Amino acid sequence: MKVYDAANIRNIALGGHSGAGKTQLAAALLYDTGTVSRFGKVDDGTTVTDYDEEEIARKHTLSASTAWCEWRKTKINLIDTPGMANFLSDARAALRVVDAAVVVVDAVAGAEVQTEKVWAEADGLGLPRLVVLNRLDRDRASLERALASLREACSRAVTPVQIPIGEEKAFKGVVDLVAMKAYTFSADNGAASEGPVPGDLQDAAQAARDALIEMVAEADDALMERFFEAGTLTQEELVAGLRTATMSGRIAPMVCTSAAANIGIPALLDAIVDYLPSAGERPIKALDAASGQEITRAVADTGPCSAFVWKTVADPFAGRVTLFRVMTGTLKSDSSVHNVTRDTTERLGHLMSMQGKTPTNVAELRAGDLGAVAKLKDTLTNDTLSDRSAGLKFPAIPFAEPVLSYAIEPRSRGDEDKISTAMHRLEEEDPTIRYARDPQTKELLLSGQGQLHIEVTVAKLKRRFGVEVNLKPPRIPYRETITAATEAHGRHKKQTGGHGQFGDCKIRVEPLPRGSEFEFVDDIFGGSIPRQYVPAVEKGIQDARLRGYLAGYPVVDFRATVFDGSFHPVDSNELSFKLAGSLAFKDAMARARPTILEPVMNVEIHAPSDYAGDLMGDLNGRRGRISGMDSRGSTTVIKAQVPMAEMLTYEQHLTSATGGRGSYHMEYSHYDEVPAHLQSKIVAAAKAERAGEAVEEV
Ligand SMILES: Nc1nc2c(ncn2[C@@H]2O[C@H](COP(=O)(O)OP(=O)(O)OP(=O)(O)O)[C@@H](O)[C@H]2O)c(=O)[nH]1
Ligand SMILES: [Mg+2]
Repeated sequence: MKVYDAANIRNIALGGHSGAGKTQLAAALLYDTGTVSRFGKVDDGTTVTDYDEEEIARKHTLSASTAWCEWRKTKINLIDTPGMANFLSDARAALRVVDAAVVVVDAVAGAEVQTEKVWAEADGLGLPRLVVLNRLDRDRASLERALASLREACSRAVTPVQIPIGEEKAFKGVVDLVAMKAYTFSADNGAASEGPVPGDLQDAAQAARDALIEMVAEADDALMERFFEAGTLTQEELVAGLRTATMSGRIAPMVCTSAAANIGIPALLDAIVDYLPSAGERPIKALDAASGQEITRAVADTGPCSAFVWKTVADPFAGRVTLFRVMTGTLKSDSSVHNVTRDTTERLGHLMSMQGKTPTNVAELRAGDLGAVAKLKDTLTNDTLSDRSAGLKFPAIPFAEPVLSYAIEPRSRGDEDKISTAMHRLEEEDPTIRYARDPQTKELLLSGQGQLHIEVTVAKLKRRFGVEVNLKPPRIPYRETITAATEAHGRHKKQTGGHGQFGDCKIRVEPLPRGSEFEFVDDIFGGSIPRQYVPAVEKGIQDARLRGYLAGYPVVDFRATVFDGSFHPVDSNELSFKLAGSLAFKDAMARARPTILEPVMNVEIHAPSDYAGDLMGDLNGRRGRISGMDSRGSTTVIKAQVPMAEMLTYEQHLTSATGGRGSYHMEYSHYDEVPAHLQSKIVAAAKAERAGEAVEEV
């Protein structure tokens, strides 16, 4: 396979709202460039970039994947990213390794929720943007309406460089406003035929071209002067000015397509090559490996090599596939590199260029190129690979923390180990899930970005690793504690026949501050309990406190002091004192005014300001305490503390209340007392469960 220089590479990520046509567009780009011989269709499950079985079944991209094509001697690396909210982290990761975002927009719907999010993310990274107005063949598609909504929701910089020829089903080509030529496309292979601007579009095209020229002039002081002098710009000034304005983000050129009908694709390819930066034009940001200071480096394929790992794919057969961007120097097949992040050495096998899941081996990949390598030993997403002399490291992609947990139960006994191995692999592939056993409830918890994310993960577990599990809402890890100090007595005595048992202790219990768990104090003087039996008393109290008193949850945040007792020279033994400790604990609980504690979460909600009032009202209903509110543009950020038990169904509520515009994040904050009227419900539920278990055991 050919080796490309940075100057002849364009790295783009296709981003935008789900259903805008990103995957279909990738399929059209690959077909029209002759990269593949069959025109892949999302609806038939035959696209290159949605290759995963789960993606084919659901007709949605669930994970970013790469493909590449060649156009006018330029290699275009494209990353197709998911548009669904639960999977947006992958879009974020992809944006870190490309030089421009191609924002795909449905011409019927205009700007949608994820369009805005991708836009903002690209803005934060300083990425130039190209807008693809897709699905122009659909009923009610409208450039004017879509443009107005994009300018309102995303940026005034969105500027058409084409207008469509024909509307809705009759959409058949575009007028290029720079060349002032008409292009119509053959649906068979996308090929364009060039002609003059049709008479009925001449006025519209001229007006749109004038608007474009004005936008280009406004983006540059020197051009602005020229524009005022001459009343217009020359063709050369327009072409060069448009490119500069796109690179600086002052203009986001908009082109017109139908990815499904294969219209407008060659003109889009031209726009990618002409207006978007090459892989060598934007200096890369890195951290000095020794000092951690931010540094920038020019992209050059000479000098020490370095690469940044932005994604890992877990294939049950091929093993781990590592996706990276070569940042500096040239990476060679069959060489060794230093994993700077883990300080280990990795032996690289064949370097590959991926067409979806299909690799082509390449001898080397130069700075700016994207590639993959299989079977690395211990390299994971966010790692830096380099020559030892490179002396740099790339900042990690901040992946979203999970917001929601489900308990998972193996369908067949003995599958737990298999699940754990498979989940480990899936965690490598998807840094936004967590899999762990809850230390208190002992449940296996799978946490992710939302219900759909968790369902998809479970489906992958089944398809790829052959293990089936059931999902249930997680148990709330309640706890119990005491609110009063008291003294108590426990005596275990069994002295009828055979070897006797005798243990006897007096204890004092008192509440401790939240988070103190349990403290045991030995305050025995004068041998009322022999030394060797004191640990048995402690063990007895420990066991009993972990079994709970009110509803079976561990009792925490108290101190137990053993201060007196008695023994029998023959009948006393460890077991007897353990039982005495348990009995003393139960006796204490009866008078120490026990209560139930629940976990409270710190919740942060982002939503358009219009919804703020309703969302706060709802949080009150969930026993939430609002701790702060903040406006960021048209978004309101609400911070609150809400009991975990009230947040289990929050995702569904937020999605329906805000039409998918809201997002939230939560993390554990502290334990707090459950209001009395809810305690009785928890106690009743615990009793019912115990009764149920007893029945099951019979
Ligand atoms: N009529 C028409 N349908 C299109 C066009 N582009 C895509 N579609 C259809 O729209 C649906 C969604 O297309 P996808 O390419 O999967 O959309 P996506 O943006 O990748 O969606 P996610 O992967 O969920 O983010 C599919 O049924 C496509 O066939 C188009 O230009 N015209
Ligand atoms: Mg897709």
